[in-house]
Amino acid sequence: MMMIKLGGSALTIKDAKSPTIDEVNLERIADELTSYNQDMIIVHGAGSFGHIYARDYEIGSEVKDVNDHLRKIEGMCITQTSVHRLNYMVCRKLQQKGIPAVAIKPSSFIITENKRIAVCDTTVIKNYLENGFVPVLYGDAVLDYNDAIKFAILSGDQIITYLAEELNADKVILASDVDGIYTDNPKTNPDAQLIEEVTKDTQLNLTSKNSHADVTGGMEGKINELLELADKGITSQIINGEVEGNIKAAVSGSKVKGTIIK
Ligand code: IP8
Repeated sequence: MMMIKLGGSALTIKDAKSPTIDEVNLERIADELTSYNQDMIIVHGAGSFGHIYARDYEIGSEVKDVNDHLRKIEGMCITQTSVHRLNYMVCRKLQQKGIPAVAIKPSSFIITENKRIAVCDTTVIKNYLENGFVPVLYGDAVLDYNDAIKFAILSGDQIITYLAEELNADKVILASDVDGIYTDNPKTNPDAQLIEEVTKDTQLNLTSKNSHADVTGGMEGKINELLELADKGITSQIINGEVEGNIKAAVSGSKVKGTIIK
């Protein structure tokens, strides 16, 4: 079984002021995904459909008082509806290409504790897979057992690493907007070199910050999730989903430029 994460930056215009889909990329990515040749779960990021609201409503930060609680409840509703809307567009596009995409809403069955998944029953996902569907999940705003914060932003990266372990994935691919992990931020430093293989002993300079509002930690958050997965014996690969043909090659088992995390 293969799991692929489609970065929110590939599917949406991430630094837009309001939720904006990247129609051209979505069309191309959906086309490329039709080359999959084994069971597949897709998880996508939120991009401008989630991070703007999550930051504005400070979901995941301490609830200060009753008014802040009410405001965060409003923020939860707005964020969930927005990422659900993105998921609808992704699923519709996949279905139009002939992929049996079934929407699975993470906030309806996942609860976190201190922002890490604590409750997540995978029975339904397993059943859909067994019946030949392609489950499509996404980064979402969820309930959190920690009473001080009450709510959390759950990244698609955490969902993918959790499910990869639970469901014994053979292959985990993260389609990002860069070729992989670099010695420095390739968008700001032209001398940055691609690192082909990362382990927990690799020294990384991850101090460069993202320019857009990524509340789940950008590349640093991604690497930490993947190193945790590697610790459990599951190797993953970061590839550039914006380069035409990369996703197609990755889902059909061909070699693609990127970083392997093991
Ligand atoms: O884009 C974040 O998911 P990610 C989810 O996978 C929200 O980090 C709601 C901002």
